[in-house]
Order: sequence, then C-alpha cells, then structure tokens
Amino acid sequence: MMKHPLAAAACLPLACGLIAASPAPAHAAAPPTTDALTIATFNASLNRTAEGQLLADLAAPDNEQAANAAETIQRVSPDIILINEFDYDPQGRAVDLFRTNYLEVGHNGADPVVYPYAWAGPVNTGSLSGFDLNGDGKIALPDDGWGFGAFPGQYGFVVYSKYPIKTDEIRTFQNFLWKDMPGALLPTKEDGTSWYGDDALAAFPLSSKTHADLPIDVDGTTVHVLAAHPTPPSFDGPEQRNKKRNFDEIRLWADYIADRADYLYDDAGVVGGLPVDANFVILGDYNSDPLDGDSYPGAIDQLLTSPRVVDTLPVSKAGPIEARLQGGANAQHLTDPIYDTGDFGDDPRPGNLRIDYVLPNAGTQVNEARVFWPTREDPLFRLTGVHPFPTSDHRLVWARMRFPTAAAPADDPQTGGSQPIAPVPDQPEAPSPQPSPDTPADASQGRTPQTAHKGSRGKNPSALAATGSSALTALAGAALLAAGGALLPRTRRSRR
Ligand SMILES: [Ca+2]
Ligand SMILES: [Ca+2]
Ligand SMILES: [Ca+2]
Repeated sequence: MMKHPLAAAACLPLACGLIAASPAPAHAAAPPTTDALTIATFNASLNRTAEGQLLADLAAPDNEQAANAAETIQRVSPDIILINEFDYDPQGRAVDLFRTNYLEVGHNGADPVVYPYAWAGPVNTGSLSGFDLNGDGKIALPDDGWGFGAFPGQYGFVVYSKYPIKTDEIRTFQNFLWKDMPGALLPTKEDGTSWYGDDALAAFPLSSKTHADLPIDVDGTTVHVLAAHPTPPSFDGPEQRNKKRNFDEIRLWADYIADRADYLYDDAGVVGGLPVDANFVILGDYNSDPLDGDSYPGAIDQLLTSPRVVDTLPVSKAGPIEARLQGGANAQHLTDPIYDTGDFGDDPRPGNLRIDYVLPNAGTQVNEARVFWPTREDPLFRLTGVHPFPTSDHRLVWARMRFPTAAAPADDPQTGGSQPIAPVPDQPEAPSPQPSPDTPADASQGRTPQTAHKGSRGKNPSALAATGSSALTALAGAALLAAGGALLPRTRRSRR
C-alpha cells in the first residue's frame, strides 16, 4: 500500500494538527478512495459434461484447458475474480484443487496467483424440477432443471479474492421465487394462459444458478461483489421463457442496488436490497448484449443505464479484428466489436457479443478496463484462439478501479462519475502492477470505514452477528450453512 505523501513528511505542529483533525486528504477536491483494485469476470468453461469430471480433471496439474484458464487469470492477476461455469461440489474441492494445482503454479512464465479467500455456493442448474418446464412431454434433465444443467452443480461459479470475504454477511438468492417479483415477466402461451402451471410457479426460483452478494473487506472499506450468471435468452419459443427469465434475473440486481428491492428475500429470509451508499461491483456473464443477440429488449440496459452504475466499457484490440475476420452475423451487429467479450457462432448467428460485465457503483474511479483478447500475432493468442477454443468461448474482462471510502453518491448521475475509457488498442492487455503516477494518492489516512447492512433490515442475522455475541454469530453461521455456501478461507494471505 502506498503511504499518504504527507504521512512521511516532516511538518509543523499546526499542519500536523490539521491533518489529524480532518478526514480529508491533501487533495481536497478528490474524495478518499481505496487502493486501485483489479476486478475481473471470466466465464472459463470449467464446467464438465458429467458429475465429478471437473474434480478428476483438476486433481492433477495436467489438464490443458484448466491450465490455459489459470494462465489467463495469471496474465491479469486480478485482486478479485468471478469465474462462471465452474461445476459446484458441496465440499468445495474443485475450488481448492484449481487453486493448488493451477492458479498457484506458474504457467509459461506467468507468475502464480494466490487467492487466500474463495466462495462457491449451490446452484439451481441441474436440479430436477419435477415439472415439464420446456413442454416436450418428458420430465428430464437438462431442460427440466430449475436451471439448464445435466447434474446438480453444473455451470456453478466461484469467486476468488486476495481480500477477506465477510462470510457472516453473505446473502444468496438461490431460492427467491420468480412469481414473487412484482411485475415478473412470466411467460404465457399463445392463448394468454401461463406457460408454467401454478404448481411449478409455486416452486420456480428466479435465479437459474444463484445470485450472491459477497461483501469483501478492502482494508476497512466494504465492496459488495454481486455475482450471478443469468440464463441464456435462447433455446425457447414464442413464449420467450428464457428471454424473460434472463431479463428478470438481471432485474434482480438492478432493483437490489437501486433501493427497489423491498419485495426481495434472501435464502436466510432477510428482506431488502443494498443500502444506496454501498460500494459494489456487479460481476458475471449476463448473457445479454446491449444491442445484439437474443435478449429481451432492454435486459442489460437495466444495469448499464442505472444511475447507480458505472459502465466501465472494457475494450480489446482483437474484438474488431475477429469480428471482421469471422464475418457472418458480426457484419450486422450494432454494438461496437471493441466491446465484444464472447466469440460465438457467426453463421448464421448470433455472432460475437458483449455479455460479460464488471460494473461498479457510481462514484468509483475507473483507471483502465480491458477485454483479454490478444490479436492473432500476439504469443498469448494461444490462450484465446479460434473455435474450437483452447480455453473458453468467453474472454476474461477486467477493470482497475478505486472505490470511494466515504459514502458513495446516491442516485445522482451528475456526480456519478462515469469515467470514460479511451479505447487505446496499443496498450498491453494486462494491468500495470502499480497505479500510474497520475492516479490519486492513497487516501488511507482519511478513510471512513463503511459498515454494510446496518439499520435497514432488522431481521438480518449478519447485523446480529456484528454485535459480537457468539450465539448470534452461530445463528448467522447456521443461516449460511442453510444457504449451503462453501466458505473456503486460507490461512496464507498474499497481496498482489
Ligand atoms: Ca421436458
Ligand atoms: Ca464468432
Ligand atoms: Ca458483436
């Protein structure tokens, strides 16, 4: 951590007294911020076709695709990363094996990366609903799972962090029922009746996997990682059941951050959303491009146009080149391919899309934002490649940013501070290890630590746990176990 420039300087008693009395750092106009963090999302295609296969593949360090995924992560070395499509197992063994055998082993000259903290939780994919959800006359996986999947846990996700995850304040929304969202876009048949029967809707979760709010302690400032993986808005018919679910899965976070979530209950029964001054970063594959692909209209714009959100607009040099080389549907696309994050079939469609996002709260300073997509002449192109892909059909997306340490501006687009990212294709695809000289000085001297989840939700066991009572802490732990989260702390801690 950089020291505040004044902290080490000799000063007159009067000046020192002023510093001690005021929380404001030397740059009076600049609000205090955290150190710059690199935060990433990566749909790494670490799902497998059979239960247990990922564990088998990760048990030894010789799985080429897993090694490629690990090297991709090492090339960026994010402080916090969400990995989508990572099969869940209740003991968290895959989470540990990927750390031990892949992330913590250098690949092709890339430095190992150590994440002392991780979280993975149960998902709805591959959990057989018992109803014929797709209307094909049979009740079977993968189509009739509460989320599309061949076995329980397929297409799960994991969050790795170099900073502590505040485990007693995690909230998950795996079980929130779709029908309980006011104005839910529940699909209907051509005659106007519900596509799903009342018995199915009585148990139908909105989240196709889970939605998880993981508060992370960044040197005393809480940043809520909001992780999800809404269902693809495809593989349906005129009823648009997947398009509408995708829209509402995205809406869950849009409401959660904008003080519109009074209806929303988490898996521990706690109602409500984030305080409007909380720091957050929405991460994941949201299966929705702003202008192209199969989305229900406006799906991802619920987040991109929210006054609470900064669109970091990550860019790559290779996206436009690949769109041109691959042709097909890409030629008709409206979203600038500089923002594409997924390389999908182009003939006839959908073509390459922008669907993976890193979206912090308004007031966050964004220093740089990139899609890891090397050009074909770059040696690292071997990590992204062309179909059939050596690693994934998605690209790792990252942004380097500083969060406000005081309260973030709430719902004020004038001070929301979307920091435009100039598309500068000639810069390297990996973040610089140190903040650039013109970024704001570390303001740790003036920090006001935030407390999450205070006051607004009386039933919150996390808030009870914060009282320090061991009995109440155990209650919060029990609630967490009920939610089934696998908490995977490590004793070692390495920072960047
Ligand atoms: Ca069926
Ligand atoms: Ca393509
Ligand atoms: Ca595109």
